[in-house]
Parts: sequence; structure tokens; C-alpha cells
Amino acid sequence: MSNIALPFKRYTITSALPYANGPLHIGHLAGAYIPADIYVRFLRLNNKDVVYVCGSDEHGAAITIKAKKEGTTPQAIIDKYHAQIKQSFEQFGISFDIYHRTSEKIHHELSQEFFLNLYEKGEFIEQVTEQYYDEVYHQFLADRYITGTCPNCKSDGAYGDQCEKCGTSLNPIDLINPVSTLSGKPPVLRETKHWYLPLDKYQPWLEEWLLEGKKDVLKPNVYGQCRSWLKSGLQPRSMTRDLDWGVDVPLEEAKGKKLYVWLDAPIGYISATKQWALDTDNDWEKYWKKQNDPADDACLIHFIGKDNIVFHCITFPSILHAHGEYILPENVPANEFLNLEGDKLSTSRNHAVWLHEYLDEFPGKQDELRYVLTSILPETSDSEFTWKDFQARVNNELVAIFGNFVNRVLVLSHKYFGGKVMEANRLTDTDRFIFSELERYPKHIAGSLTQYRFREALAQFMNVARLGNKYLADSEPWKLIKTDEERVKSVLNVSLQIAANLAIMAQPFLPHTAQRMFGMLNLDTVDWQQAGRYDLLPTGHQLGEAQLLFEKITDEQVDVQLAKLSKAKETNMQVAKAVPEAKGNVSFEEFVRMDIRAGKILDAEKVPKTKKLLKLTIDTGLDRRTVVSGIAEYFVPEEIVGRQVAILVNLEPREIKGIVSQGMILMAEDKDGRLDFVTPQTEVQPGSVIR
Ligand code: B3M
Ligand code: ZN
Repeated sequence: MSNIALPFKRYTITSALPYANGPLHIGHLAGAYIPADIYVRFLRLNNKDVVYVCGSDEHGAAITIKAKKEGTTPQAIIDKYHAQIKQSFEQFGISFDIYHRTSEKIHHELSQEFFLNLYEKGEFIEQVTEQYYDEVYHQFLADRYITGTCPNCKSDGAYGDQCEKCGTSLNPIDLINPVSTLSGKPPVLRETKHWYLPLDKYQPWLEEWLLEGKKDVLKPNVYGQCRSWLKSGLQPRSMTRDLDWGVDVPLEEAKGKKLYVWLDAPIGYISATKQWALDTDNDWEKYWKKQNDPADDACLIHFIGKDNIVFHCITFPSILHAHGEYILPENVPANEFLNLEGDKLSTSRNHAVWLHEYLDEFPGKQDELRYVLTSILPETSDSEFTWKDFQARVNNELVAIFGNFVNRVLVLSHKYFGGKVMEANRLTDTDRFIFSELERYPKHIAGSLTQYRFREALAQFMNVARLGNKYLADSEPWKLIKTDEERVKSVLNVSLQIAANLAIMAQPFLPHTAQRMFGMLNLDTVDWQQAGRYDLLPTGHQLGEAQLLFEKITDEQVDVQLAKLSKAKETNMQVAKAVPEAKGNVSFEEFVRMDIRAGKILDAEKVPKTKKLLKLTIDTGLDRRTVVSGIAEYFVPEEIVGRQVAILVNLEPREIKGIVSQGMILMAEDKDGRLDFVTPQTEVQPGSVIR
């Protein structure tokens, strides 16, 4: 197969670093991991120089919030989940060259090097704000680390953000006689400085490099999100935080401050490569640094989910560009989201198929799940996993077509010819048609893979299995053997060549199955260049034992899984049972006066000295405005930037904590006050009317 579709000398492939704050589920595999693994395996089969890196993302509020929830330490959380995640990836054959972790020293050092490189070039904007500071512990205090007397009900033990006795939402400066929960001493108000990446300054370059340069490269769903981001106008973004968990800011004046997790995490790709190079005596710079001759630059591809697009297309490339010595991503083929049985996958509601649980219930069936997930990858829009569909695809495709064909060929070859490949000396036009088809498919599948169309590639692979299955069924060697043994020898020879091609082409998609087939065919693993040949198994070649490749999924197995999900739903219903009484009716005329629009969160930050409030900058399609929203307990500011929202734009402006709030974000609130955004299921233009 010509290498024109793989023009680079070297490939650096990354998958998003999963937060080490929980187990993996099928949505992770369908987002950033299966597509990358298929692509990497294909590159390796084409003898490309490729490094595939990933690792656990171990910093940021996602980790500290989980530690607080589980009453343990961030270190205990990352140790527990890093190990579990690493094992799940290994079990599903996600073939990283290294699965690293951002808590490692080599990562901290490289992240600090990056920060200092930009700092010393004067790239950062420095900005000062005010916050409580513990002079004994020498650290700024998050709201929950300050207590005192509630100004409202005068009870002690109120927190810096809320009095749990009377429920009043507070600011640390409202507290009477505030003390730090760390030292027990009264904290002092201190100014705090942060360092902002000037994304606004990089906007012209990004428009050139991204909107112009990658117009025909990025997938439409990725390009569209970048364009709307840039259209809204980029704002400076703080690259430091007052947190007690993360990579230290390497400045004397920044003691106690940490790097923003989305500054250090993508650098985790590079530090993982550095560690890999140390472990394998390789040169990491070949895979990340600009080479003397640009033609020698590696091809950098980031596989992610759509919620990480802005960080991989805008923030990280800006950091790499500002640094100056690094290559930039060639492509970012982000996937959309996978849903489960008509609902979003949700860790908090336990609405998920957890990988470790799947393997307990379906031991050895990794490839069945890889197959079904690849068949429904959310490549351009959200897609749906159902257990009925899982069962249908395994039973009607893997078992009835692919597995059935391979098993019949092997069994008949053993039954009639002692497991030997016989001479194909009675070829017909049908056989020659089969050979021409075999020559055609590897090129087509390669074409789909190099354009990140994995569903299409797998469908074409299955067409080869269909071709074999039909050819064998139509030839009826089990009847022919009575009258024309010579012809049966040719039929089985042709069928075995098809099976050998299937083994080669299965490798990117179904690695475990491919290895089993090589064993059954007694064939060494062969690379992609051999695919399309019909002399892979020479006359006289001795075959291995026939085995069943796949088993059917039973109705009972499906019922067990559906029962598990409905039990989790029931538990959630229990929790959310009590719902507020319905309000009195409003007239249609009253309702139509409300002007509700789709909007997009452009920026989000905590309102100082409050626990519940976030200050949001919203693109309403009409304008860009500030809204104060009581959602800080449920959403980490940096994680909601880019999210789509529904906003009531004609609510009278109100001043909240000194900020004029112009509108209301629509949220769904359950019994326990847990909040989630109410928003259209698909991405719509900001300003779209919601009625
Ligand atoms: N851990 C967010 C996520 O898991 C983040 C990805 C980092 S990739 C550098 O969605
Ligand atoms: Zn109170």
C-alpha cells in the first residue's frame, strides 16, 4: 500500500490523560482511547516510527474534591485510581508505549521549565486580587478552611462560604472572629497575584494557524468549536491557582501557588515521552522538538473527547508556540460523547458500564466490546450504547459471520485434508473475483483509517468476512467433497487466504482475536503490506487447531446488565424522591415575555469570598455578558468553560456581591440541591431562541 497517506517520518500520538479520580467506563474507551489505539496499531503495522503516550492526570480540583468526598488524601486517591485505570487500559489492549502519571518528578520539573520559559520571555500578564491568608501555615485559605461566628444567627462554626446552622451563604470577610482551620489562628487578608496567559494576544496567530491552516484538516465538529471560540474573542487565562495540590509555581514570590491543571496536564504528554525515552534509550526530542529540517518534524496527533477541544486546539498550542522549540499538533480528531441506554453516562449517578466490572461479567470478551464500541464511535455526533445492540452485533456479526467463517474453514481443512493447505489447481472466475477483492480492501481500509473514519474502516473489514462467509456457503464444499475433491482443495485454499487476510486486518481493531487467528493459521504476525495477497498460506502449510473465536451473548446476560442500570436509577430516584410542589399557573402571555436563549460559557471564575457563586462570562449570541450563578459547589470553573447553557436574557439586572448580574442560567436542581445545566442536546448557535 503506498505510504502517501502516511507521509511523516515519525508520529507522536497522545490520548487525553484521564483524571485519576475514578474508574474508566465505556465512554472513555469510545472517546480518546479506542480510536487512538486503532490508529497507532495501524501505523506500527506500516512500520512507522511511532510513540503512543498517555498517563493519569493527577492534579486539579477534580482530585482534591474527590479526596474530600472520600475523607482521604489526594495522594491516596491518585494512587488508587492510577493503578485501576492503568490495569483497565492494559486489559483492553490500549497499546501505549508508556502510561505515566503527572505526579512524577520528571513531570513537575518539565512543567516548571515551561512556566519559566514563558515567564522569562515576559509572556504572562500578572494580576493581583485579595484573599485570606494563614500566616502560620504560610498559605492562602480556600473558603472551607476559614470558620467563625455567623453574622446572621450568631452561631459559631460557620464556614467562610456558608453557615450550616441557618444556611446563609457567606463570604469569609462576613465572619465574626474568623480563624483558620489549619492553624486555629485568625487569618489575615492578603493580596494574591496570578499569572495569565495572554490568549487575546495569540488570537491573530491562532486564526492563521488554526482557522486558515487547518480548515481542511480538522473534523467539522472540532473546527466548528474552535471557530466559535475565536469568534467570541479570546481572553487572558490564569495559569496559576491558590491550591495546596499540584505543581508548584517556580517563583520565589509564588510560594503556595500551583500551576493551573490545564497548563501542566498537556505537558504530561511530553514528560511521559521523556520518561519513555529514558526507559528505552530513545531520544524524546525527535518526537516533540522542531528538527533542523522541518521535513523531519514528527506528526503530533491528539485523540480526545469534545470537552477538551479548546485546551488542545487553543491553550496548549499557544503555550507550545510561545515556547518556540516545539512542534504543533497536526490534527486533533476529537470524538463527541457516547450515551448509554438513552441517558448520558454519569459517574455520580453510577449510570455507566465500568470497564473493570465488564471484565468480571464478560471475562475474555475485550474484543467484543472493542468491536461494538468501534461500530458506534461518536465520530461526528453523540452516539448510543445499548445492551440489545451489543448483543445483536456480537451474535449477528462477530459470531454468525466472522467467527462462523473462520471456524468452518479450519474445521473443514482438518476434516478433509488433515489441516494442510492444499494446491489451488482448479480456480474459477469466482475465485479470481475473490482475489481481486482481497487486493482492493486493504487500500480502502487504510484510506478510512488515515482519515480517522474508524467506523467505516471496521465496516469494510467486516465486508471481507462477509465475502468469505458467502463464498464458502455458495461453494458448499461439504457437498462437493463427494464428487469433486480437487475443487474442494481450491475452495478451501481460497478461503484460507481470505482468513489470513482477515487476521492481518483485524490487528488494529481486534488485537486479541488477531493473535488467536495467527495461532490457528500457524502464521507469524504479518504487517499491513502483506494484506491483499492470496498466497499467504503456501501449499502444504500445516494449520493449527480450530477454536471458536466468539460466543453468543445470551438474553439473560443482557437482562442482568439492564437490571443493574435500573437498580442504579432506582437508587437515584430514591434519593431524588421528594420534589417541590408545582407552582401556580401562568398565562401564555406571561410565559412568552421570558426571553430564553442558548448561550456559551466563555469564562468562569469563583466569586471571591463565596462558596456557591461563580462569575460567568456568557456569549448570548446577542452580546457578551456577566452572570453570577450559584453553582460553584457542583462545577469546577475551568471544567465548564465552553459549555452550552440556556440563559434567561431579559431578567432585570441585579447586583450580587458587588457584581452586576445580567440574566439567569437555567439549572435543574434535585432534592439534595445537586445542579446540572439545562441545555439543548446538540450544539446550537449562541442566541438561538429557546421556547
Ligand atoms: N484530565 C480532562 C478529562 O479527563 C483531563 C484531560 C487532560 S489531557 C492533557 O476530560
Ligand atoms: Zn447562621
